[in-house]
Amino acid sequence: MSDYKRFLVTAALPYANGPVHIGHLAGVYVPADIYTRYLRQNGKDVLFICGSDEHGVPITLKAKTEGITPQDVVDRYHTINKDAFSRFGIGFDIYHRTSAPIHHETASGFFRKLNESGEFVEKTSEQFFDEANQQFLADRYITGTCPRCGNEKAYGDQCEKCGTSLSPMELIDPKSMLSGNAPILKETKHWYLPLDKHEEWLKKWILEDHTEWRSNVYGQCKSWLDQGLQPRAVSRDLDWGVPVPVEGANGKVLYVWFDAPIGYISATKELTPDWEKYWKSEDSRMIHFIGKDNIVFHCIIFPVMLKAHGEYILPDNVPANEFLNLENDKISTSRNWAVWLHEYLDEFPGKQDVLRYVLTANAPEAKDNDFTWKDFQTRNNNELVAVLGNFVNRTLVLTQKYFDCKCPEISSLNDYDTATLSEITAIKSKVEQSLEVFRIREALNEAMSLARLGNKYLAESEPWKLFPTDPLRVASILHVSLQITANIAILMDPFLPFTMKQLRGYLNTSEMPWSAIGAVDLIKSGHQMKKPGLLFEKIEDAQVEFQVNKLLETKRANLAKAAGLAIAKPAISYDEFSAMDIRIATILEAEKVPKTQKLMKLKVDTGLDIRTVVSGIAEHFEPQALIGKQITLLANLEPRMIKGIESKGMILLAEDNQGRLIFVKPEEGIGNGAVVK
Ligand code: B3M
Ligand code: ZN
Repeated sequence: MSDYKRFLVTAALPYANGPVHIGHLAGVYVPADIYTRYLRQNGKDVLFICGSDEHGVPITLKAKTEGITPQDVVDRYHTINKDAFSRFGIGFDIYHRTSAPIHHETASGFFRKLNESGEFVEKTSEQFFDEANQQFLADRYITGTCPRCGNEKAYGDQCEKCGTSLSPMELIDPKSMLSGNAPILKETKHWYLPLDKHEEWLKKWILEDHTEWRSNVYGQCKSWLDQGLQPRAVSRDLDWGVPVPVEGANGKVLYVWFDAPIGYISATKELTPDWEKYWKSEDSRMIHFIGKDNIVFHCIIFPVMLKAHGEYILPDNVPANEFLNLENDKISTSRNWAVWLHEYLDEFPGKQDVLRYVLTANAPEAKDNDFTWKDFQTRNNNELVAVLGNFVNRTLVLTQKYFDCKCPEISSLNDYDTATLSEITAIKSKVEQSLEVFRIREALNEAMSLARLGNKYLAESEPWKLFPTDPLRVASILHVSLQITANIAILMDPFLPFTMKQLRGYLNTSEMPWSAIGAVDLIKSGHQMKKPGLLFEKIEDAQVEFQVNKLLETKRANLAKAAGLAIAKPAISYDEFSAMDIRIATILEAEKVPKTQKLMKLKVDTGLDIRTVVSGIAEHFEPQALIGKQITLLANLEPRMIKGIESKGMILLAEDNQGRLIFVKPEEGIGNGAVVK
């Protein structure tokens, strides 16, 4: 942990354009939280900073699709996400927001300083402009045909069909999403950060001084630097964001990726008057936790901004995770392919640590990984319940049974006891080594080995068999087991904070510092503990099935949406089908139901009887045209009173996505009453 005096840990500011999901947790917030808790347990001076990224096109697009203002969008999701994080125990010191005045001031001030010291270059270029709406168009506001695959709905920044990233100029037949018109090209002036001028020190700083960065991070930086950097525009023509603080820059705002990382600074300012100590002294260590799509912004662009400003420290490490997939498919907010945290909290109340555990055990640190509900269940049942929960439970329940929840005296330790206890320190240092280099997943696995050690110790010592003959030995075994348990309570705390709090409750101890790990007298002989309960419970097949079905439902909805059709319905049994009495019938009479728009009263011959059916087809057919037509009838639908008329059955019609109605009828004439099956 070296000689740093204080730590500034930041976690990427999620866009407040939708709720956060497991991909966010796994990629950024759980690892950042584990690391921060570990630092705090070590008594470090640490600030943990996050907040909502409330600017940029994702927000304005969302507002447009929902017909509300960008402020409405960010107000809604800021609250939802802040709440979800806090319920998952992500212990930010502040969850700030970039629409806050202090952020606008800070970001403006930052821009002004760079502008005044000549750190920008100004350039005029041609950009797409919507004449009808009198506004320049962000890339996402332009659609057109993809030059690669011919998809007619490609966006100005990317074709979602073939995955190619595009620039709006490459689109064939571009259209503005605002007016639907073809945009024109118009000149506009912007401020650029000349990244190319900073290449030299960046190369040394990253490629030589930070060879310890994760290989995915280092590799991405290297490839950017090898390709050569280009000046990057830091302003946009948009009406939502931090206005460019320069005379005559009306209608221009700071590019969201210019203002968002400054959000870390403004959040710290909001949190403490002492903020400069964290941002401006070389003995502070800044760590950015992010997802892999944010690497260039945190490793190249933001550091250039900080360096150009001159007063700030640079990040010492940027642990970026790869992506988490869900059931073999990319997590996607627009396709609703995600496990939303607020839904998980409702469906698995009190099981925050289970998700924290699974997402860490399967963290996408070195490569993309897949979350499946089956794996979630297996890890819960086979690891949390069967290993950690089992060891702690056996220890506490046996202590309750034989010693009334009092830590027994130790008579003597044999070699096996001593050897077992001495392993605690070895495990501790392995966990530390992994955490120090942000291998959080490996750290968790090491930490779990303490519970595995405990289980092995209990299984081999078999205190339950010895009690009748050798209660003194049992006392020693449980004394040792309780020390292991208390060590687990410290070692596991960064990973499973809720459960370890519960465990401290059973042990009747308060929080203990990390440095206490390895001690074998954490629970003193005679210490009175509480009646234990279970730390974890099994996840049943039915719960997994429910979640899997929910995702299947989403798949069906997405398929139908893509094809412009109604959602497929869930499967029914053959019995449910055969319960329906579907027959051919002939319309004998037809008349519109007075004082209604849609209803038609029909008299039909079903072969078995002549009956009245009221049908909502009056806007589609003239009564005269219906008489004599053979149709298909669901004959045993419960009779219903409609506008005072008893309707017995339902005429079957096919409806397409334009709302066109067509009768389902036999291809050739057939006797009334013929059964459809
Ligand atoms: N909001 C992008 C993202 O959520 C962006 C991160 C900002 S961190 C300063 O992936
Ligand atoms: Zn394409």
